[in-house]
Amino acid sequence: MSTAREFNFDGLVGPSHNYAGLSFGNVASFSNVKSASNPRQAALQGLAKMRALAARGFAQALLPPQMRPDWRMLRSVGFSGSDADVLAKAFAASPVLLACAYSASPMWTANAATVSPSADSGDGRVHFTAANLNNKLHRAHEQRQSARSLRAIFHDAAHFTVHDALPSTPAFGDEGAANHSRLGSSHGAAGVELFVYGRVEFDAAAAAPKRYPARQTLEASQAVARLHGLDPRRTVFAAQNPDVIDQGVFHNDVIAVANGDVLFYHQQAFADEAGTLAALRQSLATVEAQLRPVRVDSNVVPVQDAVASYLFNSQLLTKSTGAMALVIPHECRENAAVARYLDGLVGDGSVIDELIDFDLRQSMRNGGGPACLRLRVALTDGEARAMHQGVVMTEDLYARLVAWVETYYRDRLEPADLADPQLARECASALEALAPILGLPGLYDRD
Ligand code: SUG
Repeated sequence: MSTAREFNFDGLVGPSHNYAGLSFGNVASFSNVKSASNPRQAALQGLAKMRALAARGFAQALLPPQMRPDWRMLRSVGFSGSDADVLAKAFAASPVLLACAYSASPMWTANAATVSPSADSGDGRVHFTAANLNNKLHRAHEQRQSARSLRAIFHDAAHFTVHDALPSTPAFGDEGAANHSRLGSSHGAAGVELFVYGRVEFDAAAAAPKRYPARQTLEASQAVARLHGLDPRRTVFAAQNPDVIDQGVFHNDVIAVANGDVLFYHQQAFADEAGTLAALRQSLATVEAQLRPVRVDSNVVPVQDAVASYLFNSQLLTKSTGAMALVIPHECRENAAVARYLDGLVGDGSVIDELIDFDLRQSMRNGGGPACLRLRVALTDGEARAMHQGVVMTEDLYARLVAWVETYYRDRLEPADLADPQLARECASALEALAPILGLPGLYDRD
């Protein structure tokens, strides 16, 4: 067993962050449709979280934003001519398609990929599979740049393998790490990988939500586990409770989060709670670990409050003391049931002995909390040295990125602004200036 640390790769919010109501089934995205956004504030809020966690000694890095608008996508659906023509035609014919091409949704890096550390994979490398996100048009075109960015950062083939996304078809709906967790005694020891799915394509009798879409299929989760060479004895597939998907739990990380041997979850998270816990216990026994469940009952925090506050879209981080901190959004303090629950949670001797809260309102208004904003990558010391260092958060990088955001980002974006050719030029200039800051020339290809 080697020592390893969990790096959190947060998404750096892109300059076109806006509220377009593109995510049917995501309550916040739908509720804030067409309101004005503040991309500058969104990026600064995300950077403040990264900086604070890095300053606390947690391993923190970032994934860069993607080029927007996605000209390839706009041209592929028939908008032609100069860039200005493409924008004008798309805005006239279908503002929603233009919004899809402009979405800053890659900021939610929990959806960028599924990651298996080298302690779990078949060949001793860290494996990544870019997520196809094929349930939503505005996210289905992220996978190309996600794989490209991951390959730029994790370029050393001796340590890392980045797989392309699964076939982009409903049978393989894949939302990445938002439906994936890892449990075990430590980040460096073999662990148990938990895949949570919302529906089964090839089993008509399997339960599925009725109102909102299930974005992750069992078939996709199984394919990722195969690609990563996971040991079936240490892999658990669990069905998400379809009733909670219908209440706005569009990813499992909106209702459960795991770290180490702790599973922090809502009573209604899984279709079969007892079966899921039993499978995890059995699997953890093969690595001599024991599950520590922290269950939140429905009568203490109803599902609605969990969705409104994003209590479970929190980060559970192991501190140097061995105890865990829960990183929560401010909204958890403002929800009476959740605030009461949290007051009682962090007592003496509790598994979770600290709450760290952040103002992430710009992201939260699109349904993205602390856990959506980060991709977990457990790395040994050797692997951490082998990855590209320019994305690791330091005080110096933080200062440079704040100056960069203040130079390039608008503080207000409304839906009609997406038709402004000047915005497209600003986005391109911003990302061109970013690549050298991160030391990643060639990060973007224009189209
Ligand atoms: O896919 N919202 C994202 C939020 C992703 C949250 N991620 C995790 N739970 N891990 C989504 O629904 C809204 C975009 C808009 O409406 O403009 C959006 O894409």
